[in-house]
Amino acid sequence: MSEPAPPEILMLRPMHPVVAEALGARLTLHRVDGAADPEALLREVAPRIRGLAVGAQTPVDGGLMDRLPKLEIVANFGVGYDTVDARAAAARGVVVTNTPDVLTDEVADLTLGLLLATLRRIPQADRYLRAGRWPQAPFPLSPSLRGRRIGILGLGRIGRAIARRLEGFGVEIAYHGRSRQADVPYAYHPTLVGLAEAVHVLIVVAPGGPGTAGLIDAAVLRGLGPEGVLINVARGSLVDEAALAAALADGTIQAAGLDVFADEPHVPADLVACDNAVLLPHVGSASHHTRAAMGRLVADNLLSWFEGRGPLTPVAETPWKAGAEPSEAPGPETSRKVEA
Ligand code: 8YV
Repeated sequence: MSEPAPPEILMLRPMHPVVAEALGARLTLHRVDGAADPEALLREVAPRIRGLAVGAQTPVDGGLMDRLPKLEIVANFGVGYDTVDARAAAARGVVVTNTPDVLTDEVADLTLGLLLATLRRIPQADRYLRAGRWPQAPFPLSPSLRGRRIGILGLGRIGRAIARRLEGFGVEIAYHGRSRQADVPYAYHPTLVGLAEAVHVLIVVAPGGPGTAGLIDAAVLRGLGPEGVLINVARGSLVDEAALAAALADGTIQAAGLDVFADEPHVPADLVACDNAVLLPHVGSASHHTRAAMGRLVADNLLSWFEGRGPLTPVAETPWKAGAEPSEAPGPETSRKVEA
């Protein structure tokens, strides 16, 4: 008897090479990127595709899913999956996975780096030295972390890892989110403006998507005030970038450190023009170590699914019961019958 053909997977954009390596020969991988005619390739393979491997910036909506009638699983490279319509996937019985935990410490480390770089003006000091200005005068004194209260918007896994690191810096910590969390010692603020008014630094680490779009608006920035600092390592969509650029330019807030932007990789010119902003090209998880771990988790989710063991890290909206035995869980054959 001949072996069944390996399930066919589609990769829409280039991903860390570990994904393809880890899938090996057990799954057949088609790559749209680099194809001479991507649309023709998509048309040819679409009827057979059972899995998608996608990066955080690749939109996957109901329209694309409808072109893939055998689709069972979308494996997203990234903990944030705002570019994948997880509800549309659930309605079609399609499982969505992301890459939590493996990047938590890396993103938290970067956040602390960005916070210190923004307050102590580390990139500006580096530019000052390279421009040969030190012999003329010492670099001007900077703001400080000392004595500041830090607010965190979104006390999830990464938010908590940031808070744990901040405890070591001897600063007060407060947070806002959908609800108070009983197991943390930090002050809860039921409104975002209330949190902004109570702290000197606001760190944004909440999920992106329509539910949080534009949350950081002119009123929140006014609440932060002239000694206020905004740090965003979540998604650019959470911030009204025009209001932020105006607030940085007119002194409504003191400084900002941004790793994410609404229309990446394009950054508004009026943010680039602000000397009191430290701007990074979305590098929160971008180390060799962590990106490889994320790539392995993408591959492991696909392999686990197609070997009938269920998804390893399904997202909240996905039609999957945590802890379900493979026998009661939707497997490759039954997945399209799963209740949304
Ligand atoms: C992405 C991220 O992995 O995990 C996330 O949500 O934003 C990053 O770590 C990055 O955008 C790679 O595509």
